[in-house]
Amino acid sequence: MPQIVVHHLNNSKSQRILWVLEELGLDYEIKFYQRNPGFAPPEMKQVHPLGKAPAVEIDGSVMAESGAIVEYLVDRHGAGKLAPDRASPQYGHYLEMMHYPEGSFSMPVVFPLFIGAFGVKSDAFQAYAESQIALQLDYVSLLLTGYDYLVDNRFTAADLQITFILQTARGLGFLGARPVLGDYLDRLEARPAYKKAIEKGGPFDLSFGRG
Ligand SMILES: N[C@@H](CCC(=O)N[C@@H](CS)C(=O)NCC(=O)O)C(=O)O
Repeated sequence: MPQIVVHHLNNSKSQRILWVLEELGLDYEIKFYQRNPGFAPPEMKQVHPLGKAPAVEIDGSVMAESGAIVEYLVDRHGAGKLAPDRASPQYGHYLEMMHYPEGSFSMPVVFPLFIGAFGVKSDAFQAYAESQIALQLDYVSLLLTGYDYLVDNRFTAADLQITFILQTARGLGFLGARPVLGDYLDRLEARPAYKKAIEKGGPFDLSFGRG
């Protein structure tokens, strides 16, 4: 068994790593960090130069970037779980969906958080942010129309990877008119491994004070 240490920041994308490790049944250790108040504490820079979460010690090195970490763990330890076969026609779509959450989807969803945190006063930027969030959410809704999961209609690491971004969008109040996305999150959050990862990671709240 590999010695895996997850540097875990509360309410962050490192929750994905705990979840994938639970799905794969791997042993791991967690080092806990608290947001300070919204950002990562400076000691996370001692783990990885970016000082962000997740950072994971594995196989003698430290990896950042949740998509790379999840893909690496599934590749090394999945034994057929959480990903389609590399030779299958679905594999390209799986890779696309694995990298879409941190690639195109993540940034517009955090615009409202930065608008709030830094008191940005621009109606034009607010309108742009909302239009870009709607664009991404409409795309994910389209991908899920008639399907329970993103790839091959079975749970894969791509569903795990997109969850945090959708939870953020839900917490900010953007999922109201899109029940297909709310139902999808309910399905993902009902997984025993998801619940175990939440138990191990500590309180997880992406409601941003909206209740
Ligand atoms: N693309 C990176 C994003 C890493 C990232 O920005 N993590 C956030 C937590 S969700 C963080 O550490 N924020 C604290 C900060 O920026 O100080 C990944 O998926 O791992």
